[in-house]
Amino acid sequence: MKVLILGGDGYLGWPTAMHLAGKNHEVFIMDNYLRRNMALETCSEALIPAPNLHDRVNIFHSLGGKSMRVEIGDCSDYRVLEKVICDFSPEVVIHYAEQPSAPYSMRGFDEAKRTFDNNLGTTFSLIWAVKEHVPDCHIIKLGTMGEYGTPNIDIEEGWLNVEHKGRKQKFLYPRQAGSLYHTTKVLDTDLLWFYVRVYGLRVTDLMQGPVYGLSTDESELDERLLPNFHYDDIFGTVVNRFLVQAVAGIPLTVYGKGGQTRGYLNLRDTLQCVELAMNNPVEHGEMRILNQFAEQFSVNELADRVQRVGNGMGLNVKVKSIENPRKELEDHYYNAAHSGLLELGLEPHLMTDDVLAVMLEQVIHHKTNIDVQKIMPRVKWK
Ligand code: USQ
Repeated sequence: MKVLILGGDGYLGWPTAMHLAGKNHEVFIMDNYLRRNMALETCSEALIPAPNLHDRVNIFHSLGGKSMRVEIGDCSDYRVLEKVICDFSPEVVIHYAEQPSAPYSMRGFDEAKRTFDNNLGTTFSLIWAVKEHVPDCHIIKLGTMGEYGTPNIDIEEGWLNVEHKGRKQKFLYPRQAGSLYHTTKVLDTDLLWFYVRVYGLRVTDLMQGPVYGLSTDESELDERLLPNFHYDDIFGTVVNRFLVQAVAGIPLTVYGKGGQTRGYLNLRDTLQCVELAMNNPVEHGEMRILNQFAEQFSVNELADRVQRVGNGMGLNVKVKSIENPRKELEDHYYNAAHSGLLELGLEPHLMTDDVLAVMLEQVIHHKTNIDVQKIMPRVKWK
């Protein structure tokens, strides 16, 4: 298939690009280095420096990988995106091109505005470019489990059947996000659903939980192909942060009571899920929503696991609750459905002790790159 990956330089985008090229798809990557620039501006550089996108593609190609086309451009700029869509005529667009950090979006007005403009602008431009030029194209959009928030009832897979005064209607499951970043994803969903209803677009919205992991099969070919692994308070997700803290000898930073529960996913499974969505497209006028995670944990459970496995490897891992910089429930009900991707064939990589040990070994290998100044939270919600 002809696959356009928006945000193809990112933590998820780059491994996806290699994976799909490795499956002989024709891959076109578009990215404007937004996340690299924001990381530089906030002193949040990744653990392992990554070559630029052109160099990454050339390295992958030189190691026997299929070549990919690259466009360094702003996906939220309609004319720029439209040109790429017209030139390439994708059959699938995978939309990762969003500012992905909740703390960044809560840092101040400029960061909030940048998040809002980029995320909504890219989704809006994509919808229009597809509608006008490639209406048969399947849009696969990375949403987030955080759109649902932490309601006191079971979380369904995108939709809720409501019975009201004797009548029934299926609605989007209520969304109440906990950061401006997550709220832009809620707005994305609403935009897509509007254009699916009115213009018959084909959309899959993947509601992904926090992802962890340092490598995938293709990135293990050469260290220069590794994904951008962040461990700072702004771009690092909690598991990745805990791995680095364990290696650096810093007590694992549990925010508040640590009862915050989320659905987690190995980076390798993101690639599987996206490929499954691609190989099982939806019809015109259908918006399929799939909850994309493998298993649920509380922050305390994660900290315990990392501590146990780390100590088994001779690290002296401590856990410490610190003041929660976020406004979120720290002790709550959480039970989210996630059968859709399993039914499509997902074989999840679970967070076993062995998986944690391998990741800790990988971090130990890069231990000298760890900058301990990047660990403690710098952004507060209030
Ligand atoms: N947390 C800690 N200690 C830390 C870091 C985080 O206790 O050192 C807690 C947070 O307070 C939160 C939970 O761990 O309750 C998850 O935090 P996170 O930073 O791993 O995840 P989040 O900010 O929600 O965002 C990440 C990605 C985002 C994606 C989202 C999926 O950055 O792009 O959409 O995970 S989800 O969380 O399901 O919304």
